[in-house]
Parts: sequence; C-alpha cells; structure tokens
Amino acid sequence: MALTYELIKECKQSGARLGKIHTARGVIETPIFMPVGTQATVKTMTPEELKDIKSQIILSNTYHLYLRPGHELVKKAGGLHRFMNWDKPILTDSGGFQVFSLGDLRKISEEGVEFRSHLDGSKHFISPEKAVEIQNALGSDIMMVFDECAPYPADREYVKNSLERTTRWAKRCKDAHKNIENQSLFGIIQGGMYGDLRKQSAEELLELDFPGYAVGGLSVGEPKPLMYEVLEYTTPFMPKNKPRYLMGVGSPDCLIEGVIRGIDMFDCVLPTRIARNGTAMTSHGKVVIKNAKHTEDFTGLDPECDCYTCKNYSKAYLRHLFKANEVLGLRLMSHHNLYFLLKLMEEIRQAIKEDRLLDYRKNFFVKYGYDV
Ligand code: PRF
Ligand code: ZN
Repeated sequence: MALTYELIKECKQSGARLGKIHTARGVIETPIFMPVGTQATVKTMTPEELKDIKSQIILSNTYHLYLRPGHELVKKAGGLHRFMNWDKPILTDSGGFQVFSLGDLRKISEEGVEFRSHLDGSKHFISPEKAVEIQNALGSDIMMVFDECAPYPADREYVKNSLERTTRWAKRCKDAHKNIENQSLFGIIQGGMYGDLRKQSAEELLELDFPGYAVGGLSVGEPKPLMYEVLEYTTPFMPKNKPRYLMGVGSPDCLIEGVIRGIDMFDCVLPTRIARNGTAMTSHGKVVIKNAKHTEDFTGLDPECDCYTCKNYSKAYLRHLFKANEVLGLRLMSHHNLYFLLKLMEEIRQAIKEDRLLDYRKNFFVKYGYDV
C-alpha cells in the first residue's frame, strides 16, 4: 500500500496541521518526531523500549548501512525491519547529506558523489540510482531522494546550481525507484536561504509529484530566526495533501516553531546525542547531570515527567552513573530525552486539536526558559 496523508484539521490559532500518515506498517499521527537510528539502532534503546515511549516511526541512514554492514547483507536478513526487530515504519535518509558532510573526503559531479569511507578510507561512489538501489534493498517505508545540501553561508549562484542539480537527481531517483507500492520516495526542497530559490525548488519538485516533501538545507549553521523565515516562506509552496518533513531539526523550540509553520515530521540526533554527554531536556530547561549541584539531589530529572527514568531514579544517582562511566546512565538519559520529545509532540497534537497552539508555545517558553 502506498502511503497517504490525511489532514485532520488546522489549528485555528496557529494554522498548524494535525494529520495521519497511513502506511502498510501502521498509522503515524502527525506532527511527529522520529528518533534517529543511524546504524540500525537508536543508540542504547531496544525496539521494545522505543515502543514503550510511543515512537511511531524511526529514521535510519543509507550512507552508514551501505558502508557497514552493507545493504546486501541487510537484504539477506530480510530487510531492515527484520534485521533490527522493528516492525513499525522506518524512514531512510538518502546519504546525500552525510556524504556532503564529509568535506575533503568527497568529490561531486553531475553523475553523483565520489567519497572515501569515514571508516577505512576506501573509495565509493553514490549516484541517485545507487541511493535508490540501497534504500530498496533496506526496504524502508519512506525513502529520500539523493540531494545536495548547500552549506551556509553560500552565494546565490552556488545555491541555484545546487538546487537545479537536486531536481535532476530527484528525477533520476524517481525513474530508478521500482518498488513504489511498498516504499514511498519523498522529494527534498533545497534553495538555501534564498526565498525565490526555495520557490523554484518547490515548483520543480512538485512537477515530479512525490508522495511527500521534505525541507532540506536548514539547520546548517544559520541563525534560528533566519531558519524560521525561510520555513515560513517555503511551506506555503508545499502540497496540503502530502506530508511535510523538516530534516535534521529537533530542539524543542524548533519543533514548536516548525509545526506552527506547517511541518508534520522531524528527526534529529540531538536528544540522544546530548543524553549521552549528560544533558537532559526537561520542562524547566536543560539539566547538565554532572553539575556538582546535583550531588545530593535525590529528586528526579523532571518533576513533570513520568518516564521510566524519572519515576525511578534521582539526579544524584544519574550523576553518579555518569561520573563512574556506567552505561546505564547513557540508557536512562536517552530514554528520558526521547520520551520528553515524543510527549512534547503529543502535547502539540492535543493543542492543535483544541486550537490553542500559540498559547501552548507561550506557556512552554515561560517554563522552559531557554532555547537549545
Ligand atoms: N538533506 C538530506 N538529509 C538531511 C538534510 C538535507 O538537507 C539535513 C539538513 N538539515 C539534515 N538531514 N538528505
Ligand atoms: Zn523523564
């Protein structure tokens, strides 16, 4: 079954969208945050734990799985879902962003990108066709086109050429994608910080009629107000009857601001990455667990959180685990941060339902008191 998007309602106060994405592996309620499982695992979390905290869909990466263990091996295992024991939807990123992030290790041409593995220095080539072949082998529910994400800052000429190449590559991905019944291929809008180029990219990609669209090329070092401005300009060009995905964005403030500007899906390594270096997102702002002030603090991380970590462990204990380099600390902290973001999205959905998302944003920031 091909994926479909059902728009349930728009918040009367903010215009934010409440919806459902229907997939063969179940329904995804949107707006949604997707935990990131780069290497076929959301770091430290078992699939059962991910389900306990109500993850509806996770993201994984073409680039990493292609290099290790190899997409052919994953295919032999019965596909990525079987391989990692996750039966809900999976979205795979195309590898475009990851290979472009390699800096000196890559060479771009019209045909594709030549790069050296960050693991062993071996040479590889990913073209749009190859990115589709890999994602077909992985068997993800949502695949992404192979795109070029322009750096920030970048001049207009560079960004224009790069977005036009992204359109040509998107067309090649579409032509190469044979499994359209079971896997949905999303387009990625580029265009950097230039309003007219975002419009051009959106218009070109809309002609190719993808079942969903992402906004790429944001959160690449630009100031947040600029990201919000570009987003505000871009989403009106996106179809109303298809999912809209903002790639690589996942701080609480950006999630709320993104939803208000019409986004349905987000992913980011932020919650799990900062968890592993000892930072928790809480309803009262961030908690740096190694801080000495928590030494004898026997209260939980977040008094308003009812996750497994907060119900059972104190800050003093978590601090001890981190100081002693115990792996349980990484797990408990990752569990909490993911729970926190998934709960935030649930509250956002409820606020849209009740036409009060702007009020929700105001209260959230008064309490949260900072923006990470
Ligand atoms: N393209 C792809 N993946 C991405 C991005 C992009 O532009 C971003 C930008 N923030 C994150 N992940 N393919
Ligand atoms: Zn918690």
